Amino acid sequence: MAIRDDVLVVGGGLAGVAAALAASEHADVRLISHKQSTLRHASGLVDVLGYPPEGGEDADPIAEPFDALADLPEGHPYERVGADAVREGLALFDDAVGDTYVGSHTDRNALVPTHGGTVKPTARYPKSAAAGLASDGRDALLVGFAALTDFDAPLAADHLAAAGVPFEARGATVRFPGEFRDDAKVTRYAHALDRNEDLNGVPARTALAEAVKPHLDGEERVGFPAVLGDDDPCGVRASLAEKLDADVFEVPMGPPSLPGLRLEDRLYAALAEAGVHAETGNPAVEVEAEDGRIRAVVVDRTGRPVPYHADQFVLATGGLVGKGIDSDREAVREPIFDCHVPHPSDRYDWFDADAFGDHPFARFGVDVDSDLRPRAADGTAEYGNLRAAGGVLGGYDFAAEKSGGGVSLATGYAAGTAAGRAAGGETSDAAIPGDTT
Ligand SMILES: Cc1cc2nc3c(=O)[nH]c(=O)nc-3n(C[C@H](O)[C@H](O)[C@@H](O)COP(=O)(O)OP(=O)(O)OC[C@H]3O[C@@H](n4cnc5c(N)ncnc54)[C@H](O)[C@@H]3O)c2cc1C
Repeated sequence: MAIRDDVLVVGGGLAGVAAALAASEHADVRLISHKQSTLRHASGLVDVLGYPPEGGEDADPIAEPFDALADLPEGHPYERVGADAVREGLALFDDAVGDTYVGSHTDRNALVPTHGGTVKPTARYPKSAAAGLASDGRDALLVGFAALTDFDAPLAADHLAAAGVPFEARGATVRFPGEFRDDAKVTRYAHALDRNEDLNGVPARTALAEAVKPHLDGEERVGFPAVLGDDDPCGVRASLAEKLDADVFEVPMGPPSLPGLRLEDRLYAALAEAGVHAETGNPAVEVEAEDGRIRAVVVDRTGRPVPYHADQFVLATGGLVGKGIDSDREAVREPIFDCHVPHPSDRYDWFDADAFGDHPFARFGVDVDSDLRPRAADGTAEYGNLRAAGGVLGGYDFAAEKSGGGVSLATGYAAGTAAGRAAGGETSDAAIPGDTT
């Protein structure tokens, strides 16, 4: 049976999910993704704009990201979609995640301590990180686990002190109670706490609290690596808080990230609730096109090419990390639709001489018009019914600016809304969200 939908979103990360949710307000939507997205590697924080594009983390952090949007250079994804789309994208996120996230009450960036002891300006953070904010004046004890070497709590506490946080931070390393393999996954710790497993005769939450108590010295809050429960994180935090007589928070960790996994679960539940058909496991490999419009995306289903037809398409395959943008020694390309990716012809101009410098490759991606349609080298739209969103876009460096999540939500919202409206017959192919002319 032929596969045919109003809108086909290619890519299952934050941008693809936002596009699919936005489009589902207007049309029938299918989302396809090859592999897992960067959600499970990312910290679970949603950054809108933490630092100015010129200057990166050497510059002062941005306190009010919406005030800074007007200063972004032409071609930046936020410049393309405008501040309203950023707000709408965040509102869509807030609806999807419900009370599991915090930050929607203010336009200001929150300052969240990271596992390295830096302080990150971010727009949305999991509820589990809320008691740890660096703007909170209460003294904090950071607790690391000997087997989880990614989080060196005493070192992180020293870094926070050096960063000038307005409270005293101390760090302690404890052995997680019970017998766990040294290379146990973060989900193993989380499930032990979820189920309050019996660890050598003592329930896990009690055993962990008893291991931490001797290190407490009157601190009113205690931060743990982000392993405090997968199914019942609120319950785990509440039990520990009661036993320690202190607020408990998680410090976002690097990959694999439990807050990222929890966020992915929540977003895919929202897709199901919105009636989006989501499929994972097979790559889109090429397209069928005619007269400047895509007719179908061809998916490789274990060696069998299967066309996925739709009226409108959204490209949300991520950037260089996830191979939404690919490169070899000769060129940089977008592999499915073969969209133009502007880049210097001389490969030596892709990099800065300084390893920690401002590398042009970090901004490589497809160039889009204000309707988010990828543009060919001559500036015209590649296809009338294709839009792009998220990490596949060029013109910004998400890592230096701390803007990855926000760009994905804003452009995903804008691309999905435009695609849904066009497929639903509300607008023509080229109309931008909000423009009904
Ligand atoms: C280690 C790490 C940490 C990060 N931390 C943060 C953070 O703390 N805060 C923040 O805001 N941002 C963070 N980011 C950035 C953020 O994760 C990205 O900017 C993200 O929002 C991009 O989402 P995306 O949906 O565009 O792409 P991705 O998340 O890369 O998803 C792309 C999707 O497309 C699919 N795909 C690719 N090719 C094909 C194909 N041929 N066929 C079908 N599907 C395909 C992939 O399988 C995947 O599902 C981090 C990124 C990384 C790598």
